[in-house]
Amino acid sequence: MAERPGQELRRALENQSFILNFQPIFHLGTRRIVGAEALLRWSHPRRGCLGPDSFLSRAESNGLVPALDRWSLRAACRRFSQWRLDLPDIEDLNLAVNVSPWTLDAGRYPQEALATVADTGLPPDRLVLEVTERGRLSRQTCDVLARLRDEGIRIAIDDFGKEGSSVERLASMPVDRLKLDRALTLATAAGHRGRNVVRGVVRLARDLGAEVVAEGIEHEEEIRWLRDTGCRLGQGYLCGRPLESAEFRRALRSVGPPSPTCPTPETPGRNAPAIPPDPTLRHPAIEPVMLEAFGAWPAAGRIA
Ligand code: G
Ligand code: MN
Repeated sequence: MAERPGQELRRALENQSFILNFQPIFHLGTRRIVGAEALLRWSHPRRGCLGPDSFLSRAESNGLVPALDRWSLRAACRRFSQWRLDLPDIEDLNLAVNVSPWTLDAGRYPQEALATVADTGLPPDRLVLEVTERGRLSRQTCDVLARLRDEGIRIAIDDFGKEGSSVERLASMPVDRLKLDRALTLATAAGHRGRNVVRGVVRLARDLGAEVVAEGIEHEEEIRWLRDTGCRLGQGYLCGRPLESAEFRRALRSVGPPSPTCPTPETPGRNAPAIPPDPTLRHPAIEPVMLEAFGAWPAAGRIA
């Protein structure tokens, strides 16, 4: 008999069939890694490794998103804390974990998340929670985020610029990081209008004291333009593909201590004033660092 929708997912959670991949986030000026995003994958017995696009809507309609998010947070924090113990040079790196608004609204989320962070030994200010708005961040959800932020956890708006993200919300909800949706990164190649929009969003984020991460970077020209426009951080296949955790751990071993000529980006504090001009702009101290270790394409490379 065919399984009811949702049952297979529930069983996969019980059988520990989910895994995390990790994708590096880079400083676009220095090309040093500044952190990683944990990405959920379903290791499916017949269909192979599945990304969230293939199961999230099923998880949503079966009320399983909070369970998946809780699993991701715990697994990611545990793994990252272990790496921090093993590799002293990665102390400054941040771990980004995705969380859905449904999860934030579910019962005792802030207490649970704080307990997870405490149990796994990750300093709260090393954790960034990435929230996608999808047009439904309620007052209650914003309160939960504010509570977590009060405890030191950093908050990112994911896929900013895509459907459902609200500029008005930024007036009332403090955020530490805006992640520019891949569509905006692509818009940098689409002529003046696209570039003006992205320039405006980067400016807006900087005026709010939030750092900006451009998602989905696949071309060297995007890195150059974004960096010169004041977007300091980036993520994408060109900088480093998502790697399985053992591979990511191996790549992390190539992260040496920051060199004195190569500043790591400072983290904007809460209520930080507008960020002063980035000294690495235009004259970046490019270190031919760990890009290759993270499976990135060569500096002049292009995705075919
Ligand atoms: O919504 P969110 O930004 O969390 O989604 C990240 C997803 O985007 C991951 O599943 C990851 O595999 C994928 N991804 C990461 N880098 C790139 C990229 O450069 N191009 C494309 N098309 N997808 C990417
Ligand atoms: Mn994300």
